[in-house]
Amino acid sequence: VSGCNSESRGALVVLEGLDRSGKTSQSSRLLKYLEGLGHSVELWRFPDRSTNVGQMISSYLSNKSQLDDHTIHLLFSANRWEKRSLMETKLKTGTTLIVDRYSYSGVAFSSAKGLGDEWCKAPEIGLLAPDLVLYLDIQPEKAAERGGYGDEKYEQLEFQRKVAQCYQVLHDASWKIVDACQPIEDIEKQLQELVLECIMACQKGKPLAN
Ligand code: DGP
Ligand code: NA
Ligand code: NA
Repeated sequence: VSGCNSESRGALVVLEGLDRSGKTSQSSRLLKYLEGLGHSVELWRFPDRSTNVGQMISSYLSNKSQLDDHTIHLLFSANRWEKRSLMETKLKTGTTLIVDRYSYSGVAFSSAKGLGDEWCKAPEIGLLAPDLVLYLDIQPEKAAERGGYGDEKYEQLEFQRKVAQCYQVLHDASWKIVDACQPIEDIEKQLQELVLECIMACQKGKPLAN
């Protein structure tokens, strides 16, 4: 049972941050690192564009379809809900999940449009709670400088500024804020330490929560 005893559960580790904060490359580095140590680990990301709901989201993000702000909010949430039971099974059978974006993106991006916080949080209630949230902290201006944004809907400086403000009020005890402007290897080392600590706590019996 690669690297961990069969009774212990995996950890739910989430990476959050603005677009171009480095989440995607740091997630892959974490995956390789943990695999190298013999852990059972998978890399997930939301939105998961491979499902039917995910394809509607993808079409919205690439401006091929238009949806009311509430409607797209609920689709993003539904996209997490449709993976919930698989997520629970993986964690309970000892697989650690590194997840690129989760409910905090859901709330930050929609409240940045002006939807109420409480309304935004409601559909996330009952999803599994992350054991650790790694927030890659970067100023929107710095993120925008990183080779510019792509063509997707939210990749605009003015909007990312609002998202950054919305993220600021979301952090809770599970968050670790990491300066995303450090050299990439320094960030990598910090994330490795935080994740190992978290995995150990889960192996020692930290309960999985909603
Ligand atoms: P990504 O595949 O990580 O680049 O995400 C695509 C875009 O969608 C990105 O701008 C962040 C945004 N996003 C991710 N999750 C959610 C969510 O749950 N709700 C909203 N409104 N936007 C999200
Ligand atoms: Na993006
Ligand atoms: Na990303």
